Amino acid sequence: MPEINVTEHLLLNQKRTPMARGRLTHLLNQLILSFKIISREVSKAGLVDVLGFTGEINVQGEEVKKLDEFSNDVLIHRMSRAGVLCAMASEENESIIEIPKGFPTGDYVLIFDPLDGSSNIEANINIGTIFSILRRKSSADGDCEMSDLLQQGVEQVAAGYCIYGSSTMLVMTTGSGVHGFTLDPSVGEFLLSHPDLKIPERGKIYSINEGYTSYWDDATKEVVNWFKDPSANDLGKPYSSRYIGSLVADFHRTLLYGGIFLYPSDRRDPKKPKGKLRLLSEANPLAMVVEQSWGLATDGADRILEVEPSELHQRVPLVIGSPHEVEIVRNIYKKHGY
Ligand code: P6P
Repeated sequence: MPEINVTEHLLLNQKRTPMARGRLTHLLNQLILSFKIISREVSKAGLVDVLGFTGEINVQGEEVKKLDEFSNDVLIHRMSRAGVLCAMASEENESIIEIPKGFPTGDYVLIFDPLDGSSNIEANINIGTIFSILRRKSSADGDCEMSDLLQQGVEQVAAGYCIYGSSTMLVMTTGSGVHGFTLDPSVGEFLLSHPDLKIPERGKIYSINEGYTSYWDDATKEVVNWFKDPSANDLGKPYSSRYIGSLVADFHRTLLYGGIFLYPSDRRDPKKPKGKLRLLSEANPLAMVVEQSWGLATDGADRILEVEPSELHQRVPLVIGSPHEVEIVRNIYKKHGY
């Protein structure tokens, strides 16, 4: 008997919220359609001249690949017409994305990274779209304000990611657990393949870019040594090291297998003292997913979902995964005065 599809799952979910008017369900369904369109282009990236650079430079100073731009355009175009948003923000756009005049608006705010890990496209490595949904706080009769986007992660009403790889999979939460849906391209439906995902309480894998060791502080060096040194850790053997360099892929493996992913602050780039990952479009949505699957997410010491945002593209160190390993890391950072 085929599993239910994501649309049926969202309707069942909506019925559990008596006051729900179906707007969040509609928002998510429009997002899901965008993921199907992006997945189609990603799957043929090797065949069509979608690879290569547009020559543009995004707000992060990175060269924009065509699939990045395409994914960003698909999401902005479709979500502008969803009729339930008052504003959006994208990792690819420097400022707030307003809903064009004349388009119907609503009470939700959408923040996304349209195609994270895009530097891996040519190598056929998994990449993904990460999304975060908030409810506006400003009064409904005025324009959306920056404060509607700069909300703590605890305010998110839904979050998740779509990973494009050997199969396309949507992993998301609306606050009642985490569920995974695998796209069946033959019928164009996301089918419930991983109901009620829970991260293992502890794992055997740590994931960090050790190429930056010389830029880390002593706390981070002690953390990584704990995973590598069987006399220091409580596993009795070294943890395995896995690092893909695509956040969605590294996180997805951590969610399914357990263990920990870390992108700490480092001294590599004085302009990015808090590391490379963005709070609003990467850390917050993945932190909501991991907490809903009984995992933890910190900036090393403190809960990601309680970090107070001050700017749209604010970066934050990220330590995320199984509770056992995240707590070990938190204790080491606390010992160093974090
Ligand atoms: P580094 C991809 O560019 C990305 O934003 C994330 O997907 C990934 O986790 C990170 O950067 C990898 O960064 O510095 O290890 O190459």
